[in-house]
Amino acid sequence: MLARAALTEYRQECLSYLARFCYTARVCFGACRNFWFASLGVPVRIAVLIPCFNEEAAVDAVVRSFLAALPEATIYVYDNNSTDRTPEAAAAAGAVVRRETRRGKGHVIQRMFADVDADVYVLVDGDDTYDAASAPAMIERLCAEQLDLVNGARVAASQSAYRPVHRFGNVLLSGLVRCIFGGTITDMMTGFKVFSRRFVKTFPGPASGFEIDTVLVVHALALEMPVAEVQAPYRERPAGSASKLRTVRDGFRVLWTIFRLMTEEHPVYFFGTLTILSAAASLYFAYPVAMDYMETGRFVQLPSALLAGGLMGLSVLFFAFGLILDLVFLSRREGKRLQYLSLSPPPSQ
Ligand SMILES: Nc1nc2c(ncn2[C@@H]2O[C@H](COP(=O)(O)OP(=O)(O)OP(=O)(O)O)[C@@H](O)[C@H]2O)c(=O)[nH]1
Ligand SMILES: [Mg+2]
Repeated sequence: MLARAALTEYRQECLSYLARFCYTARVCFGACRNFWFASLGVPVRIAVLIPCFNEEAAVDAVVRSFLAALPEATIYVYDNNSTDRTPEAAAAAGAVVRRETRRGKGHVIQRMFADVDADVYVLVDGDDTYDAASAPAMIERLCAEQLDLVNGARVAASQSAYRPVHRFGNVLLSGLVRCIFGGTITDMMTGFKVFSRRFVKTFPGPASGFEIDTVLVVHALALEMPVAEVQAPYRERPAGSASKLRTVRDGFRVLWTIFRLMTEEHPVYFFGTLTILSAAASLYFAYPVAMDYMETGRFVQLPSALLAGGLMGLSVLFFAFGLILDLVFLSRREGKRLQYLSLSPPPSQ
């Protein structure tokens, strides 16, 4: 019996050593690979990812401009059952065209991140509103400073390029994200972002539509990844192409996503607020009951007393929920962080 227990313990110890060895070997391999690439001048593998839905009028110019700015890159256009000739136009311009059947920018980005293997990823809209010439400097910054995200904050090239409603909504939502999750990102909703491989391969991506931009930024902030923001010119869509964004509906979806992410990443904020609110309501109802009791020595307002007691119980419950969920999400975040640390940083060019 004793011998079997000792054997089990010995086996577990061996397995734990093996796991630690594999982890160290993986990290060393990544570092050696980067060093080797740099010393041999092996080019960094760059993938330009373009989600497209009915962008026939613009996709040709986007693909050609990115091929000119980044001749070594592979351009991927992911189409979502476009009803126009987007796939044909993209293929003719030199892109690798792939298809995702689930509609929505979020679904497409999840699919791109899963399928494409590269060292650096450039994500850009297929509507020809971003300047491909900014991409090399963004990639250089990512590699030189070993960042995980370089965010291309939009600077409107003309008055009509950046609609005032969108600008206002973006300022509001980006500010909210900075307040809750920290960081200094000022343009969360930009469609021009450069990512490291370790960002892409640790992104769980629970989003289907335009709220994906929020989830991307919060992923970087929650895992405390090094991030930078640069300014990128932003111009009008070409004639004949139309926006897919439904301002009010998508704005509320982003707001809901921020709320959901807050309850996931910082449950104490949410449940702490509920604890304080229900405790305050309980005291509000308890005060007259206590006053009556002190004057008459009896509980005159029984319903108020019951309500106050119930609300105080609820507040204790919310407090306990907050603490438990905080512990659960802390260990989940640690798991994600370890996964992130097991991948090597962007190769220095
Ligand atoms: N594959 C795919 N791409 C999409 C879908 N919805 C939007 N896109 C693409 O996502 C990019 C951004 O969409 P836009 O309509 O330009 O949205 P936006 O840039 O936030 O809004 P605007 O300021 O109006 O341009 C474009 O390249 C779209 O073609 C979709 O359902 N599937
Ligand atoms: Mg756009």
